[in-house]
Amino acid sequence: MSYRIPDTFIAEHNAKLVSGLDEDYAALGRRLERSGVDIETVTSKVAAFAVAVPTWGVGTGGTRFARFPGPGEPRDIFDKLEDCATIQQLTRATPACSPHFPWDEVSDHGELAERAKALGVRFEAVNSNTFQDQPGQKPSYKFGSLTHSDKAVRDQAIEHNVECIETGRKLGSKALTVWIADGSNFPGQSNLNRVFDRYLESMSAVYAQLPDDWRVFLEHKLYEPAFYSTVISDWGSSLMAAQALGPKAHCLVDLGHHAPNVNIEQIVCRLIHAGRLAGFHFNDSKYGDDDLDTGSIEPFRLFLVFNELVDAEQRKAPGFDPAYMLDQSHNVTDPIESLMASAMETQRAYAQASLVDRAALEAAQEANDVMLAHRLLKAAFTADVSPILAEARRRGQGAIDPIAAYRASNYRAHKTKERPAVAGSSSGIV
Ligand code: LRH
Ligand code: MN
Repeated sequence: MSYRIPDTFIAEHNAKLVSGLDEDYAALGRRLERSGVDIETVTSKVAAFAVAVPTWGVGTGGTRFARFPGPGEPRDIFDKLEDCATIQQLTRATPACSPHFPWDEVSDHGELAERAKALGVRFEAVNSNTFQDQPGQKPSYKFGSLTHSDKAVRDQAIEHNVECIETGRKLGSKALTVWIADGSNFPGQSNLNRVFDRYLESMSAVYAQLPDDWRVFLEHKLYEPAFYSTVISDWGSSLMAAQALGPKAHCLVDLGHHAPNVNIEQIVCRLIHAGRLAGFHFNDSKYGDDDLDTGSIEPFRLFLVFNELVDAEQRKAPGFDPAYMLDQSHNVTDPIESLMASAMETQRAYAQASLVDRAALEAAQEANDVMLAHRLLKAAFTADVSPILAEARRRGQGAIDPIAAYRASNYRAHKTKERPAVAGSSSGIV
C-alpha cells in the first residue's frame, strides 16, 4: 500500500498553529474593515480559487546541460498523480492536474481516470507533444510538425493532437493545449508566411475534431528551441490564429514566453478584451523561459496580471473563463515544495488583487491623480494576506503551513523507500 499523509496528521499539525492564525486573521480582519473590505468575502474567494499542477512538474526538471534526479522521483503518471494529490491535500488549491502526452501515456485510460478519481484529482487541459520524436518515430519533427513542409509530417502531428483529444475525453478533460516548437534558426530557412498558412490549415483539422464543449488553447512562445523565428511567437500570431480557427480557440499565456520587460498584464488585458484569454501557464523568469517558481522573481508582475484578471472578473468581461495552470521546472528544489509554494503565490496575488479599491482607483485614474492611483494599487500589493490564505486552507482541511507539514510527514522519505531510484542522471527538461 503506498503511503498517503493521514488527514489526522494534518489536523494535529494545524492544532499547534491555529491560535496564532486566529490572532493574525482577526487583526487583518480589523485592518481591512477600516478600508471597507470584508475579510470573509476575500477568504471565500480564495477558498474557491484553483490552479492546476503540471504532471511534468512533479519530477525533478533539468536543462540541456544536466538533470539531477532527487530521491523518490515519480516513475510514471500513477506516482505523479499521488504527488499531485498530496499537493492538493496540503494546499487545497490544486484540485486538478494538466497531463502531457505521450509522457503520461498508459495502456488503460479507464484505470488512469479511476485512479485520479480515487485520489481526488481531476484533469485540466491535456497537452500534446510534437516537439520531440518518440523512439522509432518516422517521419521526424526535426524541421517542424503542424507547419512542416512535408504533408505526411503535418498529418502525423494532426493525428497526435486528435488522439490527445480522444484521451482527454476519457479522462474528463475539456481542453487541449497546443504548443509547437516549429520555427527556424536561420533567416531564409523557412517562408514566414507559408508556415503560418500551414499552421492554420493543420489546426483547422484538429479544431474540427473538438467536442462541442471543448476548447483549444494556443500557446505562443518568443523563441527556443527555434532561435531565429517561431511560428506562434507572440500574442498577435496566437490571436490571429484563434480568430481564424473559431470560437473554441483561445490564447494561453505562459509568463516565461515573452521578451524581457514585456508588459504581460497589458497582453492579458487585450486577450480578455477579445474574449480569447484561454488562461495561463504560471511560472517566473529573470532572463528567458526559465520556468522558475511562480512569484519567486517578479511577484509584483504576477500581482499586476491578477489585477487585470480581478478587474475583468468584477466587470463581468464577456467570455472571461480562464484556466489557471502552473508550468515550471524544478531543478534544485523538491518539486512538491515548489509546486505548493507556487500555488500559494498565485493565491496570494489573487487575494491582493481582490483588495484593490476599484471605485477609488477609477476615480483617481479619471482625475489623472497619478500618485493616488499608483498608491491604491501598491497598497493592495503590500498587504500581507498570509492569514487569509492559511485560513482558507484550514477551512478546507488543508495545512495551515503546507511545507512544514509536508516535511514533518516524511512523505518524501516514504516515497524514496517505495520508488526505487532511476539509475544515472540525464539532461533535458523532464
Ligand atoms: C514550452 C512549454 C509548453 C509545454 C512545455 C513543457 O516551453 O511551456 O507549455 O508543453 O513547456
Ligand atoms: Mn507552457
